[in-house]
Amino acid sequence: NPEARFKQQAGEHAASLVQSGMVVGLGTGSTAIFATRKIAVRLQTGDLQGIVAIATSRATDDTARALGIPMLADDIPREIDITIDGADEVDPAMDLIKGGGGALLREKIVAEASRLEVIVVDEGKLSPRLGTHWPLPVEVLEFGWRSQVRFLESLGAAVTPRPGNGGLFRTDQGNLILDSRFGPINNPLELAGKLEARAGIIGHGLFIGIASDLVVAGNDGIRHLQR
Ligand code: DER
Repeated sequence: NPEARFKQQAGEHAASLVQSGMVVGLGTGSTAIFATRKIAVRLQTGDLQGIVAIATSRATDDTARALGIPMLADDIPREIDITIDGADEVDPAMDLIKGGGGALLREKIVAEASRLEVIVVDEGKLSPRLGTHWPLPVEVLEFGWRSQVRFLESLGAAVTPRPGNGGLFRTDQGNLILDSRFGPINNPLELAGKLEARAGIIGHGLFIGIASDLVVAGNDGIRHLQR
């Protein structure tokens, strides 16, 4: 389908930005996986040498190891040169909603430790304002999670605890995700501040001022935009 083709084009274009010797952050989701696969191929053909990677989720770590990509220890002992990751929604300021895949906390940790954060999307992810199309994923400690539901509702969201096999979805950290539908968010920075001030909220999917590059693939080809 066209969307998968665009995801592949965006992911593989971003993989071409990786240079030998780099420390590479590997994103999570169906677009970033194309970058990970392309990096593995480049290593196999010798086009790319001497890289080491850090994954943004256990799932990505498993896939990368299976593809033979050398992996860095989880404490991120070296600066990350480039991270390639997806997004659920991108606004004109290149700010993002992420977390559709549930990896938002490790994704943000890796992103904030990266010199370049390259976001890869199909054109369907572009949005005039964050929240227009996607709920905002909020990662919360299980302890007191229903009080977080009430808190998010008090901020104007319709809140759905994300379901998982056999009950509620668990992140790699064992926390829960509250998908919070705010609708178009007028001031993402202000909302992010309110979320970060709340005890028990461990992470959220607003990535503001974090992406350095955006690779968008669509009907009119591939565009690489820089912040
Ligand atoms: O969880 C995330 O933030 C992922 O990057 C993600 O939601 C993007 O997903 P997709 O590339 O599978 O659409």
